[in-house]
Amino acid sequence: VPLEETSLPLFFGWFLLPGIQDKVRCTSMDFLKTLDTLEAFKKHLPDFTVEAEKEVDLEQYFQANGALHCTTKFCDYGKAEGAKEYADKPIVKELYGSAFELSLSALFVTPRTVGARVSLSEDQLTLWPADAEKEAVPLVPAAATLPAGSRAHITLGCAEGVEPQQTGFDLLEILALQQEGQEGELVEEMELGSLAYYGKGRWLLSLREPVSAQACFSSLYG
Ligand code: ACK
Repeated sequence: VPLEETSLPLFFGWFLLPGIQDKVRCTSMDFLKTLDTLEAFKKHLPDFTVEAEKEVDLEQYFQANGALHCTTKFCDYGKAEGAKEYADKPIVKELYGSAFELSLSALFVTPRTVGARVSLSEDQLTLWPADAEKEAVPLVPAAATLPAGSRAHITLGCAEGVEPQQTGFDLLEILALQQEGQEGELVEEMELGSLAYYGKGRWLLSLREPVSAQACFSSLYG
């Protein structure tokens, strides 16, 4: 009996190829290293951490876990709603194992997570589950009105005790603020792009040059 008929994976998604994983990790490290030395970051530190710390080492603060990927459908081995329907979609079967170029358009940091925003192309959106943003509505109400693909991200690290699915919620919160017309407070033009502050310890770096990342559409059984 083929494996796919016995069980469903933990999740489907795009898995970055090894070379580009290193590059993205380095870019993220460079960003964190710079961010926590900025006067603007220090000024907003009380928003970032509740503890009365004078400094935070962001590289230590976030723990990286596992291979870099962009989740399309979290299946939880079939227990998640819509898991089987997703796995059975003809497009999912057809594109399983194919190579893609993901466009990483921004990096973001919150007191909970650090991640990269993935801007999906029309082709890539065919693999995006219709209800991905709706699922986030209990936590981020404005997600109901954001376009499909808004939640697409790569988790680069989580603070202690934070689950990786938080990264997508943190991204949706920032995009919801942008949609309401909040541009964020432009803090600094960095080499990588422009850095804006969205309050409550939320930082967004819009990359001047999006990072193009080769990735394979596949699944993880874990
Ligand atoms: O960083 P992520 O996208 O967030 O990648 C991991 C991956 O699945 C394995 O845990 C994501 N994940 C976990 N739970 C959920 C969920 N309920 N909905 C969507 N994604 C999830 C997690």
